[in-house]
Amino acid sequence: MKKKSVVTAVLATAVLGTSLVSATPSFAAEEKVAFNQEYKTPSFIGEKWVAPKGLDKKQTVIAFLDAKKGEFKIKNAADSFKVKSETADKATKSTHFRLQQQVNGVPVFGADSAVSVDAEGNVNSFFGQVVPEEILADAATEAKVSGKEALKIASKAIAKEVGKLGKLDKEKAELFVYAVDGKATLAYVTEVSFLDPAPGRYITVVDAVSGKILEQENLIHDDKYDKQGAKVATGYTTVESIKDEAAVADAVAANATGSGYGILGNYQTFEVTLSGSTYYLRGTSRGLGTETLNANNGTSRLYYVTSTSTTFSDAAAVDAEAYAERVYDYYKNNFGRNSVDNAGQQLLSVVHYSRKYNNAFWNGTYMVYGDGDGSVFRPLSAGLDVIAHEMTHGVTEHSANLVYQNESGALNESISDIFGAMVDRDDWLMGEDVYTPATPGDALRSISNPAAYGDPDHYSKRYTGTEDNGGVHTNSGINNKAAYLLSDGGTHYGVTVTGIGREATEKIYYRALTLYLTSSSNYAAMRQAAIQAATDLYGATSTQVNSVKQAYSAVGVN
Ligand code: D38
Ligand code: ZN
Repeated sequence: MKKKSVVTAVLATAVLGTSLVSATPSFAAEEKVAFNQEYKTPSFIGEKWVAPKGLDKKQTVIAFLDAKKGEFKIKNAADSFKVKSETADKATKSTHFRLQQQVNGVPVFGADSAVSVDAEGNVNSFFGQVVPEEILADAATEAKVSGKEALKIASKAIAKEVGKLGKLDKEKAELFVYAVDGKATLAYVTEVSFLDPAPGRYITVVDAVSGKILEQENLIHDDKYDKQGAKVATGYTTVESIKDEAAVADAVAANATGSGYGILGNYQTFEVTLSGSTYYLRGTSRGLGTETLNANNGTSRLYYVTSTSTTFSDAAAVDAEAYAERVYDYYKNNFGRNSVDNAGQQLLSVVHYSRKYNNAFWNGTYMVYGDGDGSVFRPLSAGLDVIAHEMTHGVTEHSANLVYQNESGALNESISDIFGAMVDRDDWLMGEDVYTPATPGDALRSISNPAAYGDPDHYSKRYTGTEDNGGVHTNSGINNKAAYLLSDGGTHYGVTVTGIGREATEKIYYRALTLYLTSSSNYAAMRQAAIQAATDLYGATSTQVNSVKQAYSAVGVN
C-alpha cells in the first residue's frame, strides 16, 4: 500500500515571491504575498486590508476572502469557507480566525487557513491553503459508503498489514473532498489507533463512492521501528495487580502528594489518588487529570500503577507522571494553556510498552514510552525533554495541526524538539538523559548544532527523499537551528543573528504555532508566522523581529 503519501500534493507548497533571488538575505524586504506552488493561490498575505464600515469581525474576514476570490480561485467566500474557531488575543487586542475551505458544505482536506483581524477591525494576515474550485468540481457530491463502512474497510486493510488488531484507542471517519495531483475525490479520511500488536496510528483515505482505499499510512511507523519490530512481544505475562477499571472509577477517591525515585535516581513528587486503601498514580488537579499506566512489557493491556502508600517504586512510571505534570505546568504557567487541547484533555502516559522498545511516541491518545534495550536507551520517560517532545505533538495536533509529512512534518517535529529544549532548559540536546547510558554527553539530536548528528542546518541541505515521512526527524534540523540562533545568536553561513533569549523565543514559537501556522505550512510560512508573532509581541521595528528575519535567512529560508 506504499504510494504517494497521504498529503504530498496538498503539501507541495513553496513560496514563489516575485524575487526568489533576493538581495543579501539580511536586507531582503519581506514578501507581502506568497503562493502555493501547485495551486497558484495565496499561501500568505501580509498586507493590511482595510475593512468596509459596518461589518463585524467575522463578516470582515469573509469580505476579505471574497475580495480576493479571483486569486483564491473560488466563486463566493461565504460558501467556500467555514469558520472553525475565533480566538481573542488580549495581548494585542487582535482576533484570530481559523477557517476550513468547503465545497457544497463538505470540508476540503488540508485546506485550512488562519486569518487575523487587528484591534481596529482590519485584516492583518492570511496563512493557509485554498484549492481552486475548478479542481474540486470533479468530486462526487453524495457518498455511497457510510463512515462506519469506511472504518471497516480501513481496519481490514490495516489488520492485513500488521495482524489482528487489539483494542482500538481511536476510530474516526470524516468525509472530505480530497484533492491529489489535480484530481478531487469525495472520500473518508479515517484514523484508527491502537497499541497492539504494534504501535499504530493509521490514516486511511477511502473513496466514499467506490469504497476503494486511496491511501494508507501509519504515522507511528518508521524504519527504526521496523528494525526492532521483530522484537516486539506478541504475548505478555499477566500480573496479579490487575485492577478492574470501573471499580476504581466508582470508588471514592482522595488526592495526596506521592513521591518516589526516578530512573536516574532523582527524588520526584507528583499527585496520587487514594481509592479504598490503594494509591493510584493519578492526579486530578491539572485539567481533567493526569495518569500513568503500565503496559507491563506487553502491548495489549494497560495496568494501573499502584502502591499501598504514597511512595511509588516503579521508577519509569514515577518519571512519566512527575514529568507529564511538569510539562502541563510549563504550558499552563507560560501560555495559559490547559493541556494538549487547551480544554483540559486528560494526560495519559503509558510506560513499559512492549519489550526493550527503543522509542517513545504520541498516538493521539497516549504518550507511550519504551524501556529501551539498556544499551541504546534506558527507559525513555527518564528524559524530561522526551516527555515535552511527545506532549508537544499533542499541542500541535490541537493547534496548527501540521501534517506529519515533508516540510509541515519537519516543522511538527521541530516544534516538539524546540519545546522539549525549552522545558528541559539546561541544554539544546534531545534525549541526552536516555540515549546510550554508557556514552555520556551524546544525544539523539542537537538543536544548536543539528549537523553534529547528521541533520541539515540549512534549507539547501534538506533531505528530499521519502524515508521517515519525508525526513521529518531530519529536516527538523533546519528549523531547530533557526530557533537556536534566534535564542542564543551566532553567525551561521556568514549571517549574523542577534540572540533574543529563550523567553522571547518560546513566546514567538508558541504564538506562531497556535495563531498562524496551518496544517500545510512549509518553511516559508514558518518564517512569516514567526515574524508575525514577533511583530505582535514586540513591534514591527523591534530587535526581536529583526532577529527572526536574520535567523531564517541564516538557515536559507528567505
Ligand atoms: C536510534 C537508535 C535506535 C532506535 C532509535 C534511534 C540507535 O542509535 O540504534 C529510535 N528512535 C528514538 C528516537 N528517535 N528514534 C527519539 C525520540 C525522542 C523523543 C527521544 C523520538 N521519537 C519519535 C517522535 O516522537 O517523533 O524522536 C517517534 C516517532 C514515531 C512516529 N514516526
Ligand atoms: Zn516527534
